[in-house]
Amino acid sequence: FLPLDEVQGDILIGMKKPKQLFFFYSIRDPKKFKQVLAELIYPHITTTSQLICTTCPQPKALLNVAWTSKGLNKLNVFDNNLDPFFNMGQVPDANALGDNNPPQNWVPGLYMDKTDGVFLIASKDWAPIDSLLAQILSWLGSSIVEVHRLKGAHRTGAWEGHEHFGFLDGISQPAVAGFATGIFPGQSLILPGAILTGEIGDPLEFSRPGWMKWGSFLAFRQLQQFVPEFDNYLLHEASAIPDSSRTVQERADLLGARMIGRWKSGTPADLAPNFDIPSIGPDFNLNNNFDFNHPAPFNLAADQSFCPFSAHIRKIRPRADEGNNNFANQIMRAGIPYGDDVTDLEWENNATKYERGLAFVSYQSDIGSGYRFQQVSWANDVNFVGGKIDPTPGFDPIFGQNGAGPIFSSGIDYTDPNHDLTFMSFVLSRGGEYLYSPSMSAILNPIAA
Ligand code: N7H
Repeated sequence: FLPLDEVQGDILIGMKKPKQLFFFYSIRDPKKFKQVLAELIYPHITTTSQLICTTCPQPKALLNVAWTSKGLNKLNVFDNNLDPFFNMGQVPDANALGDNNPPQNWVPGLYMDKTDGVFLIASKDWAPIDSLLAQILSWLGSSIVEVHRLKGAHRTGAWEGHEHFGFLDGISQPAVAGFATGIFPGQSLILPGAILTGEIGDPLEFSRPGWMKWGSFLAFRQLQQFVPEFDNYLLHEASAIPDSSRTVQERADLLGARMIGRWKSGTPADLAPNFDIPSIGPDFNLNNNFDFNHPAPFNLAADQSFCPFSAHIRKIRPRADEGNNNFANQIMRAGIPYGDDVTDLEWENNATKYERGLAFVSYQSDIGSGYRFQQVSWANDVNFVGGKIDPTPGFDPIFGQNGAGPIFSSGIDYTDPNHDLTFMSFVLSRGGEYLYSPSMSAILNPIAA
């Protein structure tokens, strides 16, 4: 069993509060920073054992902390953590990730590449977040300076739990051995070392510095979503599809479900290929119980009638396409939407005026095998997954990236899977950071020592 009082709360189960602030900062005075961290900030950091304890009083605002490689160096921690992408940082990696024109499209705070650390503060409301942040800033004074902040918030009302394109999120996460109390049908079971450094299953378990046990690398991405443009594109494509059995809106909904691999309700296309069965979406005994394969004469290499090869959830978790045995490239997601819902004016103009999107967070024991692998080797690789009748399934239609160029995805058009759809991505990277979220003991020593 894992020592859950050592693991920060966001890593294995997520802080899961309706509001969350990401506060990125640069350190000016490492000595003062260390002292304030150990004496005043540390007692506010929320652990996994605190979050899962049903009888413990929960703090009004939850706090987690993480640092970049530069930040750790400033705090005098130079041990070889063995993660080359973390050490390089995300700005120099942006082109390889396929980002579209980083100098212009990244938010300046992230592109300046000055981040040393981040405070993740979550709560039911903004007031406890604002007051904890004010307290932390008053303790730290001029020892840090703000670099960037992003306010994430769950959508509300009928869209509670759905991301900005309208799809139910937070359905599929791996179960971590030693932590999960059960496993749902179709959920993958992974070793703790896929997420936690220095744990069983981390390929570098015995090579990392001892203090890295029970921490995790955090990949952050500010991903802007062009929602009216996405919906308008689906309607436009739908109107050209020869299918008199469906209205144009029904055709557009089906195209959207095929892009994600799930309907907006969360129901997998693989279980409901033609019409939504909304009762499946929220049911954890059913909503992952598929693997893209079907009984003979179904041909896994040729048949996209249930789910296209390029669908988002198929590109980033290929299930039977990789023999149901990929345990090395999985991540724990802990993102939250940011920005307000689309306004009437934006719907009328089919154009985004106010930024909204996903504050994407993933945890993994190795950035190159986790977030970065899914982005570069799966979502952006038009040949993945291989061995299909169509050798180029195309980009992940949701976050596949091709620099400033358009992307294409095949199989989405259910009347003609060979008809590739080509479009400018509806998700734009506004930048990100690679950080490390250490264990509670490591925060005290070596980081604050
Ligand atoms: Fe994705 N979306 O709303 O369309 N994602 N994602 N994602 N995603 C998933 O299963 C979305 C992004 C994964 O186990 C669902 O919880 C959007 C990045 C993984 O079957 C939906 C963006 C990366 C899974 C979305 C975005 C991933 C997953 C279904 C960007 C990693 C689980 C709900 C704005 C590099 C797959 C669910 C599995 C599911 C959406 C980004 C990864 C609806 C809008 C950058 C591993």
